Amino acid sequence: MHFLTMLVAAFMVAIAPSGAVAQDISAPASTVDAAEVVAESVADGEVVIDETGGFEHFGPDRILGQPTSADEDMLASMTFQDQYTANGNYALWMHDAILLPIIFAISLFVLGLLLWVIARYRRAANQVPSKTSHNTLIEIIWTVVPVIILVVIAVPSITLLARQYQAPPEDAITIKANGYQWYWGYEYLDNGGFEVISNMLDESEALSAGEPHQLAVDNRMVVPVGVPIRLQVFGADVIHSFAVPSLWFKMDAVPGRINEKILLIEEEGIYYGQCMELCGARHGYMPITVEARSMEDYNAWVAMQPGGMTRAQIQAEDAAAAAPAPVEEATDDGTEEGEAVEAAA
Ligand SMILES: [Cu+2]
Repeated sequence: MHFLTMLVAAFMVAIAPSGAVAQDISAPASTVDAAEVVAESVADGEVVIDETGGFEHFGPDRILGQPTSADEDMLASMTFQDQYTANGNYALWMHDAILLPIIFAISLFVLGLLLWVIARYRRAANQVPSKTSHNTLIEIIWTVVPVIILVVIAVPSITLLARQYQAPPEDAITIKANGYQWYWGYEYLDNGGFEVISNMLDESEALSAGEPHQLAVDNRMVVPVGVPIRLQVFGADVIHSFAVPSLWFKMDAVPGRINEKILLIEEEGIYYGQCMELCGARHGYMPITVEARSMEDYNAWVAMQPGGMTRAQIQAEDAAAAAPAPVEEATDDGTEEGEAVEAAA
């Protein structure tokens, strides 16, 4: 009994908030605050350039994906969050239109059978029990009907699996989510390779921003809406799991291995998620905030990140690098200067 008490106490300490565990995460260097940049250039007496490129983060009125509390809406709190991806909508349809009705019907049927047996075949009502031990017709029915039910479930189920395994197209924008103990880092591999470090806001900061505590973060994962994203998930230390319920996205972040899945968000907005793999003392304090923006806004946001480059910029740079040196007039002996230089090099 003593051992059990100690075990429970140890567990409580392990899951207690930061106060109980003397382990505070100092936020690593994160993206430069645009306001700071402007302030600095003012101090230096330079011309002030609008570093934000007109980009402003969405406010709490644009929150789409978040859990509902039971006080707010009992029914909504018991089911899935609203879905904002095609796969999510398909999965929600499968749950609402296929699985739940079947589960409901089977439960009612079994309950009815039980009540009937209890009432009809109780000792008082059934003095001389039947000696029947076989009934071919019933045996065929109770074999075939469950098979049909399973096939009916298997069709949409396997379809959903196949859709989730669909590889992102070649031109998808690659973003890598790195799980750290205990925060997330978002690497924008196709936009210059900068990484945004994302830490949870504390309660007063979250509430003053109008955002839910333990879901709001300081630096959001900004992504483009309506275009396929190749979201790679990686564990930098232990196994984490990148999960955003309203985007139907959950993928383990495993050290030494990159997992990837397509993410295509249908609507601009803010979507909250959390780490969903027990990863240590502050596992419950590494939320995810995805902000889906139009391509134009996304590019404006990328441009204000240190080292951030839009696709157009990268393509222009690549084109400039790949462009052949201006072709010189052929010299008398028939060789071109360009060729001679290349050969010498
Ligand atoms: Cu984690």
